[in-house]
Amino acid sequence: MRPCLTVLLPVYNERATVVPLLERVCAVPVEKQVILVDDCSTDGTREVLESEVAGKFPDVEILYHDKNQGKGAAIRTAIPHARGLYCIVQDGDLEYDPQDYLAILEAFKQDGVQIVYGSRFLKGYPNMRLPNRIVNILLAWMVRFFFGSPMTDEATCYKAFQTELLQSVPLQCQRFEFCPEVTAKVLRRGHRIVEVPIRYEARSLAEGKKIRWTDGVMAIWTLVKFRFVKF
Ligand SMILES: Nc1nc2c(ncn2[C@@H]2O[C@H](COP(=O)(O)OP(=O)(O)OP(=O)(O)O)[C@@H](O)[C@H]2O)c(=O)[nH]1
Ligand SMILES: [Mg+2]
Repeated sequence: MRPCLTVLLPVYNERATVVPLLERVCAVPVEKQVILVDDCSTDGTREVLESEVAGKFPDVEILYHDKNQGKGAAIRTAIPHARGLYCIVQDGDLEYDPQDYLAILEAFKQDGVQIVYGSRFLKGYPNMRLPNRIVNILLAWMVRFFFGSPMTDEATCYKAFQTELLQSVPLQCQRFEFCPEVTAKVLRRGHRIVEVPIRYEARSLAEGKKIRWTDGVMAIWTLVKFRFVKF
């Protein structure tokens, strides 16, 4: 039978969090498939996957990149393998709470809803570094301004799609441009994005956060580019 949800899980150097994260993901009471893509980690994540994950988590399929390519490339590797009715992106850290999948899946029950984003900012602002907060506010504003779509959190990791819809979007992203690229492309096609509130606990750079200010600039440029170019 088709699982309800496919979790697309890009992982790069997340040795400390990948197992606790998988335990949290697998504890969510929903039929699911998890596609974990290890992007040629160099910190021992691969060894952890081989010894503590492979064969021990029945819902988890592991794919390996033999060269580091970036979060967007890892998501693109996973997408064609998705069998669930819906797909959601899940980071390999513990910043988001997989129990929020339930609220996101609930939102798909409304008529005509095909895309649901979990918003960290619908119910106030969680603890987050000021530069990250400013870039997040700017990206959401840009989506409203350029695409006329109400949005509070464009850069959220929790983006969920009807699987066939996501599989039909031609993506080119390598790194963190997945978020602005997919958002711009579905809005250009006239799809609606529904947001629901989710929890968020930011980690610091010292704790392994990999996104940099240059990725914020890239995200802004990607939104502008896909507002205007043909694809
Ligand atoms: N596959 C792959 N994943 C990566 C790479 N760099 C980061 N990631 C993963 O992308 C996820 C997000 O990275 P973070 O550093 O936490 O950044 P973030 O600010 O939470 O990123 P977003 O949620 O995408 O806005 C984590 O699961 C990382 O393991 C990479 O080079 N390749
Ligand atoms: Mg993260």
